[in-house]
Amino acid sequence: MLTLWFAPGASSMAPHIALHEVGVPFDARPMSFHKKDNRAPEFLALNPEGKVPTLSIDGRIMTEVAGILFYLARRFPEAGLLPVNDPEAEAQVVSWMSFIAATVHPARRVGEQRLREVFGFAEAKLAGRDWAAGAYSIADIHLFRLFWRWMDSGGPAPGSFPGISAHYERMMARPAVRRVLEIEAGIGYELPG
Ligand SMILES: N[C@@H](CCC(=O)N[C@@H](CS)C(=O)NCC(=O)O)C(=O)O
Repeated sequence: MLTLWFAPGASSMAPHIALHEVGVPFDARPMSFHKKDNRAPEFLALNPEGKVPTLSIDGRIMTEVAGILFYLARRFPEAGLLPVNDPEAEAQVVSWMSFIAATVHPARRVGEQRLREVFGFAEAKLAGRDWAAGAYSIADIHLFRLFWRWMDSGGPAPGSFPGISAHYERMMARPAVRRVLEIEAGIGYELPG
């Protein structure tokens, strides 16, 4: 059984989307940062960092967006979220997710100028392609959540990131993305990072 602890609008949105892409049943556990659900002893016993996403796989805990996305893509290959039999393409997906987790995500806390700089790197890496690693993958889900977060808080000047903006629109057209946005907005966004 898969259980996902998530907070609406937080980083956990990416694995939440992947679970909907895969289409398997899972136990969804919404958390409220305002109510400090992530600081409750029962949750800290699962994840001492007190962060979402946190996934339980038959009771075994997994944390970190990139790790959870990779697990879901590998466990449910029929969803087509990771290239198969192509080590270089698969490594490109991992490379994108490392870049997103280590460079793009922390930029929010630094400020708007750094955010523009790192999305400039992402724009250049995308290089006019529809999807980050050629075909749709978990890297696109990861990238989308960070850009969605920026868009939700005002976003960049119109036209400044044409490639990423087109990618965002492509993502917004996916049923799994629309469904998760609907579910999370219905609970109420809490947007820490
Ligand atoms: N490196 C982690 C970052 C996860 C993260 O920053 N989660 C934030 C929400 S976006 C969180 O749970 N913050 C609550 C806290 O730190 O108290 C990942 O990629 O999963």
